[in-house]
Amino acid sequence: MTPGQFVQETSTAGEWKRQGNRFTGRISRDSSSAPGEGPDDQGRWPVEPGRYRLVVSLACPWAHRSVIVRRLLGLEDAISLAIVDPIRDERGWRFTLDPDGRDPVLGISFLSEAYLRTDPAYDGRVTVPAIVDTLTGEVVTNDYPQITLDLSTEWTDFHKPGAPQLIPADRAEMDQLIDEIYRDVNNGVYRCGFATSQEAYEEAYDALFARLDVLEERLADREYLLGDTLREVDIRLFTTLVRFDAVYHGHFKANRQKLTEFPNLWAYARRLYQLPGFGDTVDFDQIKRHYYVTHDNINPTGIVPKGPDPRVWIS
Ligand SMILES: N[C@@H](CCC(=O)N[C@@H](CS)C(=O)NCC(=O)O)C(=O)O
Repeated sequence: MTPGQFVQETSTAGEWKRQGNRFTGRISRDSSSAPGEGPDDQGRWPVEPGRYRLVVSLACPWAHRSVIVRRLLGLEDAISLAIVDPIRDERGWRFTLDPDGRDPVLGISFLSEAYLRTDPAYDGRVTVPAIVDTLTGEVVTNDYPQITLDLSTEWTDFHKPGAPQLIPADRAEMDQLIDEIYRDVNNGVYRCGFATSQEAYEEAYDALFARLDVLEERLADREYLLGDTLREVDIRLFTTLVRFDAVYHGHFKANRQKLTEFPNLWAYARRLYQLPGFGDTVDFDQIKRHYYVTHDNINPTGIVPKGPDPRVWIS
């Protein structure tokens, strides 16, 4: 059986193991670098509005988190946004949605150009989200879990008035939920879809639905995962839930049931969808085309399903 395009991330038991994040720079309010300078001696880049560019694919759940958080915190003017084509070719993420196929700020055609400028020996997958320094063209970070946390904690001087507190003062409960949701749900759907043995697939499938059952129960008596306040963990769950029926149920064979068949999770996901920053950052067309066209080992015909009807999210 072929492990397809993820050969470096597939174990001999057919289990899929995600690569680590190569670039882990932090943009920090504690940086001692002056504006325009690189990282300080502790690797901290200065917070500087207008300097950094967040590169995302609207298809990607990990990137989608950062799009939502940037919007909720009102950081659109402080950190600019570049959107890549949802379809990667063999050269990876492309700026083909922009005039002349180039990002107008970074002046590059492929995200890999920024990765290689930063590390000429880089040979891993070139991933989104990534924050790129517009002064040097180098990647500051592709560390997606840290990116959103830092938007909350390091960019406070540029948050809009009344921006939500996405990180609670006591993080222990949220961090545990984040870990469980990452393992079984966010990454769990990929472990279903990219498994290359029956056993690895079934293990991931069982863990995924066991966790969704727990979350379904949890949401029986609360509006958000941690009670009555929207938190970072809700955004992390949302970006997987919103892709569930459109992609993961079919393409990744995560099909014990659909999201719409979990009453509490479905009501919760729809509630979030209708908040500013959530539904208006979802692009089902790009989501479906990315997964069904790009993973040709899973869907060799590249046919993109017509359904499900996205109007269920708002009707
Ligand atoms: N940085 C993480 C998460 C981000 C991620 O997986 N992004 C996907 C899109 S959803 C990506 O950029 N994939 C590029 C590739 O597979 O070559 C990773 O390395 O797996």
